[in-house]
Amino acid sequence: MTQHNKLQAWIKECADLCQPDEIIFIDGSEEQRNKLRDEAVMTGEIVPLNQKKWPGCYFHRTAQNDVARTEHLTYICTSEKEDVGPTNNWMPPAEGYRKASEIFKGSMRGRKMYVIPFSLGPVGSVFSKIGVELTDSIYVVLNMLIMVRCGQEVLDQLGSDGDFTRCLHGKAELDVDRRMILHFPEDNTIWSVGSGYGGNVLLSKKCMALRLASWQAQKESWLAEHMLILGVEDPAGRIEYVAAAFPSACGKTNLAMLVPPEGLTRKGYRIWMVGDDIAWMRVDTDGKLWAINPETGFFGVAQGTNSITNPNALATVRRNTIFTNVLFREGGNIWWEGLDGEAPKSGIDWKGDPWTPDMKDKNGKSVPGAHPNARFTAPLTQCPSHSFRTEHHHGVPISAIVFGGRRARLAPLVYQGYSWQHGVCIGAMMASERTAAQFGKLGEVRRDPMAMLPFCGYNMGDYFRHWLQMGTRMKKAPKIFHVNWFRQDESGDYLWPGYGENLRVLEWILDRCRGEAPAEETPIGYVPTSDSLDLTGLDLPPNLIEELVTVNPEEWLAEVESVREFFATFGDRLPHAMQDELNSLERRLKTQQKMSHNGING
Ligand code: OXD
Ligand code: MN
Repeated sequence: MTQHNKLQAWIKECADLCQPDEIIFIDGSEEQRNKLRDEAVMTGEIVPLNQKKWPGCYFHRTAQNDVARTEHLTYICTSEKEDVGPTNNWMPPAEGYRKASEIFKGSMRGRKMYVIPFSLGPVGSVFSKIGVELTDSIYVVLNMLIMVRCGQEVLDQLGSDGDFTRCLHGKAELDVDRRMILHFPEDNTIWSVGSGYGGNVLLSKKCMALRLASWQAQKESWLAEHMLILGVEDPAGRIEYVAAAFPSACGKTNLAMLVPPEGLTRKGYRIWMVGDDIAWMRVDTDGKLWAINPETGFFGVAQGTNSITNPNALATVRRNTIFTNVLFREGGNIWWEGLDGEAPKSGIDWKGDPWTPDMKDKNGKSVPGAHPNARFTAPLTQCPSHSFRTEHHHGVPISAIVFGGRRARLAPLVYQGYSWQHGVCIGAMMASERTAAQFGKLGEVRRDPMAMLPFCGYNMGDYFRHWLQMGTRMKKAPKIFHVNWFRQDESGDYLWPGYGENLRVLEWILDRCRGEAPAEETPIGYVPTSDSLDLTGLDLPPNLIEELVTVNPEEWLAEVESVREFFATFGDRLPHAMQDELNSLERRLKTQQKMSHNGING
């Protein structure tokens, strides 16, 4: 299978620790996948859905205490504490290895250890990185076969001495008190033990493609980001690409799979989905930023996915999909809250208990059938808007970078930064309200720079500096924007229709990149003039765009204060340029405030 001595020695070392009964190499063949599936069906680890209605689809239930990423059990283990910064948990590497070894020790007795060689990015591309995950979970293997390129071709690419990330995963007892997700960037190693939940155990994803990759990207001058990538084809047939970062619960997957509204489809617009979660970006010889999606699958949230919010996701998951923690229905069907139509009359909930839609908990709240973080794992190629460019080794050129958040009042529908440096500050200031806030009673705001708070594998002060430096390396850097689909009126209703209509905002963004759309200057950046968004076919109240792009200097000055406090947590690792940008923003806001008080400019 492999002549790679270091790989063989590492597998042996892990096997000596975990003591599996057998070691099985994953070759990437259909034959082996089918065999493993059959085995997992036999043991009940996965359950086939009705194969007539859901061909190739299976259902899996995790342990009840193991349904989401556990940030408090996730550590970056480096020699110097300062290198992980204030936003990560830190542990000295020796302590990490010692504590986790105690849990791994003998944990695979009576189990098999699977060896999954995988490539993030097309095998052999200049972007790509190879990892090898060892795991005792068939569920992990079956998910990895969807999420990344796996198997013999990766081992062939690795040759006898190629570099690879060592990823060790073991379920152990699935005990939350004996669960650790450890990253050792100095050793190019990840250890995850005690969990079976995707984000903790599909080690290619958040652990390698973001936490370790962001560390490597800083050293090697590229960017590993928590971003979707999509292409917008305009009526002239020109396709331009956007990379966008949003914190959780802001509709990232929905935007990646956007279906143009009828008016824009008629005009000739089309969307090409490249990725919904992670972007790796490099400066090419043309001085532009080029991006790939290192993954080949979606690990998407089921709840709220329906024919309005994301029709392409529904089409994507009709076959060859693994559903985790959804409601299981008689006859091999499934359901989740927010799916179209009526709730089923009964089913088995994500915990494995009988469920009916009228069930209430002891506080009188409805009992959900599916877990709010229930997931689908499905191949990218099944998305109706899947881009033909995902196998291209050089990726796609990025024209615009878009940051976003969920803000009931503060942030306009869209604004553009004045420069790369200003744009980086906009990304660093990013924040989102955890829930839809009512007017006058703002939801809790969580700062989430570039949507990387849980995923940046090093000191975020250094991360901002790296972003600034990337700007100096590009002859034609993407323009940077910020969007907010969630602005509300005084009664708490959303002002902007969202979903497919967001393409109208993307259209303005790309026109701005070509210098073709008018804009108005505000203290926070450029916003659309009232007639620069194409609203054909939309029935919106008059002056809505003005309302959506209003900048309130008082509210923004309070925001500046809150960002200042957040920036202070990085101490002297925060680049001066970030402080300068914040000071300039404050100056511009105060000027506007004075002008408003003097009756100038509204
Ligand atoms: C995800 C996340 O699962 O960002 O993609 O939490
Ligand atoms: Mn994500």
